[in-house]
Amino acid sequence: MERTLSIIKPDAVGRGLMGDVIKRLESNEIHIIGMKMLHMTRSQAEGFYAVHRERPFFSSLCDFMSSGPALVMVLEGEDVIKRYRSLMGATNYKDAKEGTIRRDFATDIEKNVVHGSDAPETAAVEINYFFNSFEIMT
Ligand code: 3AN
Repeated sequence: MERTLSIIKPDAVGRGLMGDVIKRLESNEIHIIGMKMLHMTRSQAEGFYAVHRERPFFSSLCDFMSSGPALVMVLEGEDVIKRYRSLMGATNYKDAKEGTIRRDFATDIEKNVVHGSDAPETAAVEINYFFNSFEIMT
């Protein structure tokens, strides 16, 4: 069993897509073991995306991620990091495969509906960034 951090980003919450994304998790044996809605401050978004601070899109990305409420979840399942990223699809929705979340719902490379951790080490850091142990179902 593995865990990952998922974020349904502010664009998707604003467009009423939370249910669609959650449906895809639940239909793919990905279990939600922690969940909270939050409106990140800009500095919380900067901390979350610190690895990208030198990238040209960093400032705009932090503005976007702090622009409205997001749904942050801890997901659990077998090989869930890779399986959830394959359900999400490529970063650029135009390159994402048919049937993926980003291909079906994203309209922009930045406002791309969902986040998913990319490795076990980053998943652990990202889960700890938002959740304490009492907020995760075991
Ligand atoms: P992913 O979320 O697919 O792992 P990362 O970690 O490379 O992608 O990028 C983090 C976030 O930064 C993306 N989800 C997207 O919102 C934004 N982003 C990535 N590349 C670009 C880009 N070229 N232009 C604008 N925003 C980008």
